[in-house]
Amino acid sequence: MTSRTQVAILGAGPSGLLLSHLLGLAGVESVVLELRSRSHVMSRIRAGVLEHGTVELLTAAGLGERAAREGLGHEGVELASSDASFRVDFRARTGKSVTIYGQTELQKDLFRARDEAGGVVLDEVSDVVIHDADGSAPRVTYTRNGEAAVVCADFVAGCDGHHGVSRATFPAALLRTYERVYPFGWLGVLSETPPVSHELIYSGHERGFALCSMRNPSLSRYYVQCSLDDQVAAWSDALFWDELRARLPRAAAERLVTGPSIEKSITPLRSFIAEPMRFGRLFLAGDAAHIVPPTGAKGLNLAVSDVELLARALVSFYADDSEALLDAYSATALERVWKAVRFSWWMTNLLHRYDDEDAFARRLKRAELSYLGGSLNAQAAFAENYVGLGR
Ligand code: RFL
Ligand code: PHB
Repeated sequence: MTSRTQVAILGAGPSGLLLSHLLGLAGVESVVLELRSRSHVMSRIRAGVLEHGTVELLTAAGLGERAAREGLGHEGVELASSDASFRVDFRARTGKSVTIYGQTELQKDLFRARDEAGGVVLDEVSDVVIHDADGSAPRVTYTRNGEAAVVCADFVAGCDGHHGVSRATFPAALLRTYERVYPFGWLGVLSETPPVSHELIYSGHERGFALCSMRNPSLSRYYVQCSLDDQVAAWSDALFWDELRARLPRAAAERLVTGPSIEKSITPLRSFIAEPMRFGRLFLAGDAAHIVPPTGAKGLNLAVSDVELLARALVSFYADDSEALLDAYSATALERVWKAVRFSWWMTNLLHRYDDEDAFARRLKRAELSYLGGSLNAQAAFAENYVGLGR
């Protein structure tokens, strides 16, 4: 089967679906091809924090209604160490806030919006191959329900995550990659218990990092730094709760309500950036181009800001017959990406325990946290990065 569209989009994660939605609002046609089943994509438990600008974009695109109703507005976070804890007030330092709204919920909103608009989202496709990305008529071949098919397009958007085929389609000589693999992972637990605090707590304890987050007033999301060799099965719920409690400030540890975990998984941490984000008529967005450790809660937000730029550039191509924004896309997106890479790398280093670090390095981190706790200027810098740098 052969079909034709203006933009072929690979991946129905937040990047791909949001791009399809934004293009649709401007009358640009797209087809989304997704490897996994829709129910699999909708049940993946991932990010939880939407930056101020992400919420603004979703709202402007008509996607923010449920996030505004069910999301939790957070005006600050607590940062803790083994011996002290303080709050960074986002509202006071930046005039902005963030919204806690699970990526799973955003995925549901995006699928619903595509369905309502009659958008084409084909799931469970396989053998996806991009052809002639550097020519004027790219096409994507794939298999669905045992049948070979091809979609011809003006452009291909590679929104297929870190393991997708889009980045691999770039000639090796064009691509430059940068990587930092951190020597630890995060063990995450979801539990039907009330969150320990009304705001997030990031703890840089000497036993290792811990994070208290949430999805709603009766659903908590907690993480502890773990070894990359750890097996999920070796972490019983009791072990997890004990370790979390040991890494929290005393008041929070005493308040912590525990219960059975309903999801438990280990995520390795890394920073990865591929440059450029364009090869001919193939454009990368989101995790297909870059990965950040979750410490700064930037992954999903970067995906959204890439897509905002890419949608604007593609719309301008069709509306104004101009390639200027397409030509600027990679450099403009990377400018923002690197700032988020820096922030999440910095926050990861500051709050995690490295087994090979010496006493000097540990004392420096304590001093840096203490400086942050005592300086409203330093807190303003932290807050403006956390709520999201302006677009
Ligand atoms: P996604 O969400 O990975 O979506 C890519 C989609 O492409 C599909 N795909 C293909 N489709 C067609 N053809 C192919 N050949 C394909 N190959 C793959 C995949 O099935 C998938 O559906 O990327 P996108 O849209 O760019 O969105 C990015 C965000 O999902 C990501 O940045 C965040 O979730 C990162 N992330 C986290 N970010 C945070 O801010 N806080 C977190 O707590 C957090 N936890 C996480 C995370 C990412 C994780 N992954 C990817 C391992 C936890 C995990 C486990
Ligand atoms: C989450 O709620 O899953 C979450 C929150 C903040 C982070 C990372 C993950 O920095």
